[in-house]
Amino acid sequence: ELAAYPPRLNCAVELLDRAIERGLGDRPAFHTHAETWSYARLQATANRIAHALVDDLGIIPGNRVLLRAPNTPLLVACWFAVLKAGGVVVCTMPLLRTREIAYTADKAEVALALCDVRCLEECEPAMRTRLDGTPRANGRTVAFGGDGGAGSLEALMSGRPDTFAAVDTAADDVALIAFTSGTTGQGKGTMHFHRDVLAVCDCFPPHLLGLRPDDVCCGTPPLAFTFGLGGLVLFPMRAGASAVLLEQGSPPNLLDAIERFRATVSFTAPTAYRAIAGLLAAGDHDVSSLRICVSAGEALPLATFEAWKAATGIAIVDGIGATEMLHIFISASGDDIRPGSTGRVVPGYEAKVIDAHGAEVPRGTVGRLAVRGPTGCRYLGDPQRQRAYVQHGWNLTGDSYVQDADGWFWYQARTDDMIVSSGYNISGPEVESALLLHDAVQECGVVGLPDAERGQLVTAFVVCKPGVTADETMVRTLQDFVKATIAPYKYPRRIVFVDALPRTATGKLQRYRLREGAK
Ligand code: 3UK
Repeated sequence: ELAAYPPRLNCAVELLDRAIERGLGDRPAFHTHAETWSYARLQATANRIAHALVDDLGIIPGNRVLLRAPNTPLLVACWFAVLKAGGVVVCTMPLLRTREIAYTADKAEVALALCDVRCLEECEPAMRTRLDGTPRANGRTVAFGGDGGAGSLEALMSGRPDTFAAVDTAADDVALIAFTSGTTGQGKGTMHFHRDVLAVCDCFPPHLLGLRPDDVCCGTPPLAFTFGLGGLVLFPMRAGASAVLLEQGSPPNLLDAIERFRATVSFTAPTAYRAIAGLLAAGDHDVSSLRICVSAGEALPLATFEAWKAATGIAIVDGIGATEMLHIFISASGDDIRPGSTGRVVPGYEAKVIDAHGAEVPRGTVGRLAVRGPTGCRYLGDPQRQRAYVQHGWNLTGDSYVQDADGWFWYQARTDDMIVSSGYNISGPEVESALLLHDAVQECGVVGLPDAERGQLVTAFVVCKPGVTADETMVRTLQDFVKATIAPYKYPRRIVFVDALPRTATGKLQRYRLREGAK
């Protein structure tokens, strides 16, 4: 199925320079509301940044570079520049707070940060000081997207040649470290090789999307989320197509972009499709340019599938992917969809449903999803988690599934405690850690409770310290505190004050009892 990749390979060269060689230089690569970047402009900008990285900032092959920005063409140029310089991209969500950035920088041992001026405030302290309070050895943050003053990336780039000889990397050198939230509350870094970046372009999109050079992709996920990276950068560029980059990926903004840029392909989460279907029903809009709509991140509710079909005539392509796998490995396809099912295994991958001992269960039986293919999980510095995720060569994503007699996969639930709310994976223990930093909190447990709008609602069960008034004011105080401590989208939308938390004899919190008790 998959073409074999040569042993020496730089995915930035394959995606960007090859596009120019194929004569796409003048074609649009990225659109924003302000401007359109051609492939040639992207290449020239990436090359000048690569010179700045190597000549001024001392980046050598293997160095990890933290990137941080809303979805912009300049972020994409930085992404390619780091890879051309032989570095490793560590992209972070713009919503992350200083603690989370410091954790990421510690884990990935980054050598430098390139950061959009609009999210500099949280980045600079995280780069200066490690989580343990000691100074970071390579704590420099270089800003871009501002006035281009002294020390900015633009100043370092100016006058640089717009050609750059890309570092000759191995196909199995690490190209990017993508972070996901973990069940234990700490983000997990997952490493992906140069060839993995091409493999995801050559599996899901050609077989299930059939992208063409005149396609215009758009979507809401940040480029730090590999769902967004694939759909908005890697897939369109591999096909010579273009993508619309939105700095604020809200449903109304996505709808606006679809209309304004006559977008043909969309990538977003089920909740956004549901929200946009509502907007379409309420107003006069034209989304007739769309031909493919991809949903991922959480299970696609049948009601959302049907609302979208009724509003647009388009059957959403559901696909399950994971940061560990880089992108989608089970999905439906445009003309072959069973509503309510995630779909069938993507060509190039294998998937099966297994029991606790690793044996395949009979069709129609619930079990754990196991998948393998050209990409797979490589946790950064976490052999214990690696052994849990990859067993006998199969990746265990932590999801339970049923496979029917015809090979279609039907999603059941996550097998771990991760909360999935509005398409975001939120770790309960991470929210707990944030709450526990507040003086009023004695102990707490955070779980996801079913919610029609968001899939799950982050709900905190909180035991207050003696003397604390547990009222509505305290609810808001704790919510604001969490928003200021970690990425705001993780805050508990519901807080329930309790006298005690259910625990095992060994003192472990029993989350399932919190969830059941709330019913
Ligand atoms: C859940 C789904 C049901 C599932 C992702 C597309 O979501 C992505 O990566 P994450 O690491 O989370 C992975 C977990 O999310 N999930 C994702 N898609 C679906 N559940 N139906 C779906 N369609 O629990 C999975 O294990 O954040 C998605 C591409 C790249 C990605 N990183």
